[in-house]
Amino acid sequence: MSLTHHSRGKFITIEGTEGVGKSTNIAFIQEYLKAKNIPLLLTREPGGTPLAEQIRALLLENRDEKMDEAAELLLVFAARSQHLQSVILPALDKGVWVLCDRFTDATYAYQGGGRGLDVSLIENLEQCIQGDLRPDLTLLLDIDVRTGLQRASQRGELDRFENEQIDFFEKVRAAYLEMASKHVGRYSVINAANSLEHVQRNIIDALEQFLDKN
Ligand code: Z5A
Repeated sequence: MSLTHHSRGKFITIEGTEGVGKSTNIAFIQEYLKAKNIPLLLTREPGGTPLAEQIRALLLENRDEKMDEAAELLLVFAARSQHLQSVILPALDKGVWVLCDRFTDATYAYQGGGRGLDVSLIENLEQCIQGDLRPDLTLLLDIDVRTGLQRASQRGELDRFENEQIDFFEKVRAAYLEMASKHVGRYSVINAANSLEHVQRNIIDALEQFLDKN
């Protein structure tokens, strides 16, 4: 009997407020890790499976009926559970690295910080749906809210979150920065107000440091 042994893949997430440049930089990170011959799966939240993408559409579409905040939270975790069980965990188990555009830190930031939901409620759902799984590395692209919104506004129609007021995004940003200061070992905070070249140099530094440790 032959047993192929491989180590578990690493789980990297990328976070930030609107227009911070996640999409732009994810493509860059993907190329960088590919050049290192690291098997990589690129995915996003909410979404990443057909069912979870349908939940994403429910979450993002503008509607007349106000979405209840707890309903929003449960939809986010419903999508996450589906995504974890059918995509993320199987990939990590096979030794594939996963690069995810947003994850549970976005729930702490948007539903906790932005909507003001009780953090212990989020912690309980996190434990229940994820068990001990947490990202190995989180890249937080940080920018002042107005600059981010200006960048995002160049992209056309605004979704249900993007239509929020500036105060909402200030709270989201503050929640992200608070998490970064609580989880120093896992977080790398990158100043996304800098030029793209500068941002990408900082991303490479963070990835090099992570690769050295792993
Ligand atoms: N959400 C939630 O509430 N709870 C949760 O648990 C999760 C999510 C997981 C969808 O996420 C929404 O779901 C999100 C929170 C909520 N809220 N919203 N909106 P999303 O990630 O799909 O949505 P997004 O934040 O709008 O991401 P995005 O569309 O991918 O934007 P981005 O990646 O941050 O920006 P970008 O498109 O890469 O860049 C914006 C523009 O800036 C673009 O023209 C770039 O060329 C330019 N750019 C980028 N970097 C630079 C630099 N350095 N200099 C100058 N210009 C730049």
